[in-house]
Amino acid sequence: MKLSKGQMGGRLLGLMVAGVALVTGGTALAELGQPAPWEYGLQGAASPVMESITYFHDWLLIVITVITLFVLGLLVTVVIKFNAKANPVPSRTTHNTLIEIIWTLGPVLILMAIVVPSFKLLFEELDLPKADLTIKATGKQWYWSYAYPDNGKFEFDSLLAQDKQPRLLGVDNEIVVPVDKVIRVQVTGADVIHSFAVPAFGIKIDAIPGRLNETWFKATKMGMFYGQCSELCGKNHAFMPIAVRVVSDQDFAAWVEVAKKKFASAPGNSFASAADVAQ
Ligand SMILES: [Cu+2]
Repeated sequence: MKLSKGQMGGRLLGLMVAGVALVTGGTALAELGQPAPWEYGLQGAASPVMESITYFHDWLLIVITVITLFVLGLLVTVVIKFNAKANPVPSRTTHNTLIEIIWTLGPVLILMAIVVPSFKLLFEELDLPKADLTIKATGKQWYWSYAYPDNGKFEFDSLLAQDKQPRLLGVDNEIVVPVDKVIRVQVTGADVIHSFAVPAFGIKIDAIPGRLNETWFKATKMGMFYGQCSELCGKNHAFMPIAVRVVSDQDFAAWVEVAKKKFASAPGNSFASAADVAQ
């Protein structure tokens, strides 16, 4: 099928409109704290660190787009202006001081524009502010255990709940934290290497047996936030979700009172529930 220039333009325009519709539709579908169909970007931010990550990601996208368009422009110029027909007698220039200075300094400046916000973000992630609450997450094959050392030292297991929504993200016992408080998360593994990751909070840290890793988040929004073990820890790797319920201070205090009683005798249960999950 041969298309005229006009038809071609029409088709391209149609494709672009479809693309824009998809992009705006994808954004509209995005749900806070969990993945959504047709989502192509990062999950919505619900912590200062994730906001910085999103900002840095968008900044890099601008930088790489400008560079790519610039290189494309250069290539097109070369192809059109300097092909054998248009330019039969090529220049024999081998050195040009000005251009050499530009193409040395240019990349240095671009790298500086990347490295400064990059280090700022790294420090923000790794420099723990004074914590209001500490939670210890222990990765096990294939579920998580959470301990609340500040609030009566109770501990409980959190297993995938098949009947809960969102599918493969719902758990029986969620982590509960107060909103707008600095939560220190200590992460370790009880058997193999797992990884504790919650995209909306911008945290992802390895759970390594014999080591205590630390990260932090401050949830700026209330609601449910989901994550996953993001380490290849074994056959049920994909079935150990992380669910965090962010609530008000009062609701958190009320939950602590209930949880203290509910999980008073929990620590011994780990292995029984592990056997359930492994089946
Ligand atoms: Cu795991």
